[in-house]
Amino acid sequence: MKYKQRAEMCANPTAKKLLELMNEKQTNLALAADVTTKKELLEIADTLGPEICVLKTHIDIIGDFDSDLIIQLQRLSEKHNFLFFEDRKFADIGNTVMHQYQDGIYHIADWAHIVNAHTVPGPGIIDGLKEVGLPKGRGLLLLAEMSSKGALASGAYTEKTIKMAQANKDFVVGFITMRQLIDDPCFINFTPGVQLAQGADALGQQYNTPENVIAKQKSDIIIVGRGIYKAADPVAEAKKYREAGWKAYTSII
Ligand code: 5BU
Repeated sequence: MKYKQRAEMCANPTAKKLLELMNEKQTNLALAADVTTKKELLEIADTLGPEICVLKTHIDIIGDFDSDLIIQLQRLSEKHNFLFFEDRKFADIGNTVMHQYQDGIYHIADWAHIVNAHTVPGPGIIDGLKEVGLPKGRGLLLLAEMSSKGALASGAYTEKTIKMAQANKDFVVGFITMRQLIDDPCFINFTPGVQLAQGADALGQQYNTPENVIAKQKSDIIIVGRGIYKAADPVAEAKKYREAGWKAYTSII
Protein backbone atom coordinates (compact mmCIF):
# COMPACT_ATOMS: atom_id res chain seq x y z
CA MET A 1 0.00 0.00 0.00
CA LYS A 2 1.25 3.51 -0.81
CA TYR A 3 2.41 5.80 2.01
CA LYS A 4 -0.32 8.26 0.99
CA GLN A 5 -3.14 5.72 1.37
CA ARG A 6 -1.67 4.57 4.68
CA ALA A 7 -1.54 8.17 5.96
CA GLU A 8 -5.27 8.49 5.41
CA MET A 9 -5.93 5.40 7.54
CA CYS A 10 -3.84 6.28 10.61
CA ALA A 11 -5.26 8.09 13.62
CA ASN A 12 -2.00 8.96 15.38
CA PRO A 13 -1.04 12.46 14.15
CA THR A 14 2.69 11.68 14.04
CA ALA A 15 2.18 8.51 11.97
CA LYS A 16 -0.10 10.45 9.62
CA LYS A 17 2.32 13.35 9.28
CA LEU A 18 5.31 11.09 8.68
CA LEU A 19 3.60 9.03 5.97
CA GLU A 20 2.32 12.21 4.32
CA LEU A 21 5.74 13.82 4.27
CA MET A 22 7.42 10.66 2.95
CA ASN A 23 4.94 10.71 0.08
CA GLU A 24 5.27 14.43 -0.63
CA LYS A 25 9.03 14.62 -0.27
CA GLN A 26 9.61 11.21 -1.88
CA THR A 27 12.03 9.91 0.69
CA ASN A 28 12.11 6.97 3.10
CA LEU A 29 15.58 7.84 4.38
CA ALA A 30 16.22 8.56 8.06
CA LEU A 31 19.60 9.91 9.03
CA ALA A 32 21.29 8.68 12.22
CA ALA A 33 23.22 11.80 13.21
CA ASP A 34 25.62 10.32 15.73
CA VAL A 35 27.87 13.35 16.12
CA THR A 36 28.95 14.85 19.42
CA THR A 37 28.85 18.61 18.94
CA LYS A 38 26.07 21.13 18.42
CA LYS A 39 27.84 22.55 15.36
CA GLU A 40 28.10 19.18 13.61
CA LEU A 41 24.49 18.26 14.36
CA LEU A 42 23.16 21.59 13.04
CA GLU A 43 25.31 21.32 9.93
CA ILE A 44 24.00 17.80 9.25
CA ALA A 45 20.40 18.91 9.79
CA ASP A 46 20.78 21.82 7.39
CA THR A 47 22.77 20.15 4.62
CA LEU A 48 21.09 16.72 4.68
CA GLY A 49 17.63 17.90 5.80
CA PRO A 50 16.38 18.18 2.18
CA GLU A 51 17.03 14.46 1.59
CA ILE A 52 15.43 12.89 4.68
CA CYS A 53 12.06 12.19 6.29
CA VAL A 54 13.46 11.75 9.80
CA LEU A 55 16.49 13.01 11.72
CA LYS A 56 17.38 10.41 14.32
CA THR A 57 19.27 11.79 17.30
CA HIS A 58 21.14 10.54 20.35
CA ILE A 59 20.81 13.88 22.11
CA ASP A 60 22.77 12.70 25.16
CA ILE A 61 26.02 12.38 23.16
CA ILE A 62 26.12 16.10 22.35
CA GLY A 63 28.84 17.55 24.59
CA ASP A 64 27.75 21.19 24.36
CA PHE A 65 23.96 20.61 24.43
CA ASP A 66 21.81 23.62 25.35
CA SER A 67 18.21 24.68 24.76
CA ASP A 68 19.30 26.86 21.82
CA LEU A 69 20.25 23.67 19.95
CA ILE A 70 16.63 22.54 20.11
CA ILE A 71 15.34 25.92 18.91
CA GLN A 72 17.73 25.86 15.95
CA LEU A 73 16.93 22.22 15.13
CA GLN A 74 13.22 23.01 15.18
CA ARG A 75 13.77 25.85 12.69
CA LEU A 76 15.63 23.44 10.41
CA SER A 77 12.91 20.80 10.68
CA GLU A 78 10.40 23.41 9.49
CA LYS A 79 12.71 24.67 6.75
CA HIS A 80 13.41 21.20 5.33
CA ASN A 81 10.28 19.30 6.46
CA PHE A 82 11.54 16.37 8.52
CA LEU A 83 10.58 14.87 11.90
CA PHE A 84 12.75 14.18 14.95
CA PHE A 85 13.24 10.67 16.31
CA GLU A 86 15.17 10.61 19.58
CA ASP A 87 16.63 7.10 19.78
CA ARG A 88 16.41 7.05 23.60
CA LYS A 89 15.51 3.35 23.93
CA PHE A 90 13.59 3.74 27.20
CA ALA A 91 13.80 0.55 29.27
CA ASP A 92 12.47 1.21 32.80
CA ILE A 93 9.20 1.09 34.73
CA GLY A 94 6.40 3.44 33.66
CA ASN A 95 6.93 6.02 36.39
CA THR A 96 10.65 6.41 35.68
CA VAL A 97 10.33 6.63 31.91
CA MET A 98 7.71 9.36 32.31
CA HIS A 99 10.40 11.50 33.97
CA GLN A 100 13.09 10.49 31.50
CA TYR A 101 10.75 11.48 28.65
CA GLN A 102 9.61 14.87 29.93
CA ASP A 103 12.16 16.08 32.51
CA GLY A 104 15.92 16.29 33.00
CA ILE A 105 17.91 18.60 30.74
CA TYR A 106 16.65 17.30 27.42
CA HIS A 107 12.83 17.56 27.81
CA ILE A 108 12.59 15.00 25.00
CA ALA A 109 8.79 15.03 24.85
CA ASP A 110 8.82 18.74 23.98
CA TRP A 111 10.60 18.30 20.65
CA ALA A 112 10.94 14.63 19.60
CA HIS A 113 8.01 13.57 17.43
CA ILE A 114 9.06 9.94 17.84
CA VAL A 115 10.86 8.00 20.58
CA ASN A 116 11.45 4.28 21.07
CA ALA A 117 11.30 1.81 23.93
CA HIS A 118 12.38 -1.69 24.82
CA THR A 119 9.52 -3.97 25.85
CA VAL A 120 11.54 -5.90 28.42
CA PRO A 121 9.80 -4.14 31.38
CA GLY A 122 6.32 -5.14 30.11
CA PRO A 123 3.41 -2.92 29.02
CA GLY A 124 3.76 -0.43 31.91
CA ILE A 125 6.54 1.27 29.96
CA ILE A 126 4.06 2.08 27.19
CA ASP A 127 1.47 3.35 29.70
CA GLY A 128 4.03 5.70 31.27
CA LEU A 129 5.30 7.10 27.98
CA LYS A 130 1.77 7.40 26.65
CA GLU A 131 0.67 9.60 29.57
CA VAL A 132 3.26 12.15 28.53
CA GLY A 133 3.36 11.69 24.76
CA LEU A 134 -0.21 11.10 23.66
CA PRO A 135 -1.56 14.54 24.73
CA LYS A 136 1.26 16.07 22.65
CA GLY A 137 0.41 13.94 19.60
CA ARG A 138 3.71 12.04 19.76
CA GLY A 139 4.42 8.50 18.56
CA LEU A 140 6.30 5.53 20.03
CA LEU A 141 8.28 2.79 18.29
CA LEU A 142 8.79 -0.54 20.03
CA LEU A 143 12.09 -2.35 19.62
CA ALA A 144 10.86 -5.65 18.21
CA GLU A 145 14.26 -6.60 16.79
CA MET A 146 17.75 -5.08 16.71
CA SER A 147 20.38 -4.96 13.99
CA SER A 148 23.30 -6.08 16.15
CA LYS A 149 24.77 -9.58 16.12
CA GLY A 150 23.42 -11.89 18.82
CA ALA A 151 20.51 -9.59 19.78
CA LEU A 152 18.08 -11.28 22.17
CA ALA A 153 15.00 -9.61 20.68
CA SER A 154 13.69 -12.45 18.52
CA GLY A 155 11.07 -15.20 18.46
CA ALA A 156 8.60 -15.05 21.36
CA TYR A 157 9.97 -11.66 22.51
CA THR A 158 9.27 -10.14 19.11
CA GLU A 159 5.80 -11.76 18.99
CA LYS A 160 4.90 -10.36 22.43
CA THR A 161 6.17 -6.95 21.38
CA ILE A 162 3.80 -7.00 18.40
CA LYS A 163 0.90 -7.81 20.76
CA MET A 164 1.85 -4.88 23.01
CA ALA A 165 1.83 -2.59 19.97
CA GLN A 166 -1.59 -3.85 18.87
CA ALA A 167 -2.97 -3.14 22.34
CA ASN A 168 -1.73 0.48 22.12
CA LYS A 169 -2.46 1.53 18.55
CA ASP A 170 -3.28 5.11 19.56
CA PHE A 171 0.33 5.76 20.60
CA VAL A 172 2.52 3.02 19.12
CA VAL A 173 3.26 4.01 15.51
CA GLY A 174 5.61 1.20 14.57
CA PHE A 175 8.69 -0.84 15.25
CA ILE A 176 12.44 -0.97 15.10
CA THR A 177 12.73 -4.15 13.08
CA MET A 178 14.70 -5.75 10.29
CA ARG A 179 11.54 -6.54 8.27
CA GLN A 180 7.80 -5.94 8.08
CA LEU A 181 6.36 -7.79 11.07
CA ILE A 182 2.62 -7.58 10.51
CA ASP A 183 0.49 -6.38 7.65
CA ASP A 184 -0.97 -3.30 9.35
CA PRO A 185 -0.74 0.00 7.42
CA CYS A 186 -0.50 2.09 10.59
CA PHE A 187 2.63 0.44 11.94
CA ILE A 188 5.69 2.00 10.33
CA ASN A 189 8.77 -0.23 10.22
CA PHE A 190 12.14 1.47 10.82
CA THR A 191 15.30 -0.50 10.01
CA PRO A 192 18.78 0.47 11.23
CA GLY A 193 21.97 -1.25 10.08
CA VAL A 194 21.82 -0.08 6.45
CA GLN A 195 24.67 0.59 4.04
CA LEU A 196 25.00 0.36 0.26
CA ALA A 197 27.00 -2.87 0.67
CA GLN A 198 26.26 -5.68 3.11
CA GLY A 199 28.78 -6.03 5.94
CA ALA A 200 29.47 -5.33 9.59
CA ASP A 201 31.46 -3.06 11.87
CA ALA A 202 33.93 -4.18 14.55
CA LEU A 203 31.39 -3.87 17.39
CA GLY A 204 28.52 -6.11 16.31
CA GLN A 205 26.61 -3.84 13.93
CA GLN A 206 25.37 -5.73 10.83
CA TYR A 207 24.50 -4.01 7.55
CA ASN A 208 21.89 -4.82 4.93
CA THR A 209 21.26 -2.89 1.69
CA PRO A 210 18.39 -0.43 1.05
CA GLU A 211 17.03 -2.75 -1.70
CA ASN A 212 16.91 -5.78 0.61
CA VAL A 213 15.43 -3.85 3.52
CA ILE A 214 12.65 -2.08 1.60
CA ALA A 215 11.87 -4.37 -1.36
CA LYS A 216 12.60 -7.82 0.11
CA GLN A 217 12.01 -7.37 3.84
CA LYS A 218 9.14 -4.88 3.24
CA SER A 219 10.34 -2.43 5.84
CA ASP A 220 9.40 1.25 5.41
CA ILE A 221 12.26 3.45 6.55
CA ILE A 222 16.02 2.93 6.21
CA ILE A 223 18.11 4.41 9.02
CA VAL A 224 21.61 5.27 7.84
CA GLY A 225 24.40 6.80 9.93
CA ARG A 226 28.09 6.32 9.17
CA GLY A 227 27.34 5.27 5.58
CA ILE A 228 26.37 8.91 5.00
CA TYR A 229 27.99 11.24 7.52
CA LYS A 230 31.42 9.58 7.29
CA ALA A 231 31.42 9.74 3.46
CA ALA A 232 33.73 12.18 1.67
CA ASP A 233 30.65 13.94 0.25
CA PRO A 234 27.73 13.31 2.66
CA VAL A 235 25.18 15.17 0.51
CA ALA A 236 26.00 13.12 -2.60
CA GLU A 237 25.96 9.94 -0.51
CA ALA A 238 22.61 10.82 1.09
CA LYS A 239 21.15 11.30 -2.39
CA LYS A 240 22.35 7.78 -3.33
CA TYR A 241 20.64 6.22 -0.29
CA ARG A 242 17.53 8.29 -0.87
CA GLU A 243 17.32 7.14 -4.49
CA ALA A 244 18.01 3.51 -3.57
CA GLY A 245 15.35 3.55 -0.84
CA TRP A 246 12.76 5.25 -3.03
CA LYS A 247 13.45 3.01 -6.02
CA ALA A 248 12.99 -0.06 -3.81
CA TYR A 249 9.67 1.33 -2.52
CA THR A 250 8.33 2.16 -5.97
CA SER A 251 9.33 -1.30 -7.22
CA ILE A 252 6.86 -2.98 -4.84
CA ILE A 253 3.83 -0.67 -4.77
P1 5BU B 1 25.24 3.33 11.67
O1 5BU B 1 26.34 4.34 11.72
O2 5BU B 1 24.46 3.38 10.36
O3 5BU B 1 25.69 1.94 12.03
O4 5BU B 1 24.24 3.84 12.83
C1 5BU B 1 23.09 3.13 13.19
C2 5BU B 1 22.25 3.94 14.16
O5 5BU B 1 21.07 3.22 14.47
C3 5BU B 1 22.92 4.24 15.49
O6 5BU B 1 22.47 5.52 15.90
C4 5BU B 1 22.38 3.19 16.44
O7 5BU B 1 22.25 3.66 17.76
C5 5BU B 1 21.00 2.94 15.85
N1 5BU B 1 20.50 1.56 16.05
C6 5BU B 1 21.11 0.46 15.49
O8 5BU B 1 22.13 0.57 14.82
N2 5BU B 1 20.56 -0.77 15.66
C7 5BU B 1 19.45 -0.97 16.39
O9 5BU B 1 18.97 -2.11 16.50
C8 5BU B 1 18.84 0.18 16.97
C9 5BU B 1 19.38 1.42 16.77
BR1 5BU B 1 17.31 0.00 17.96
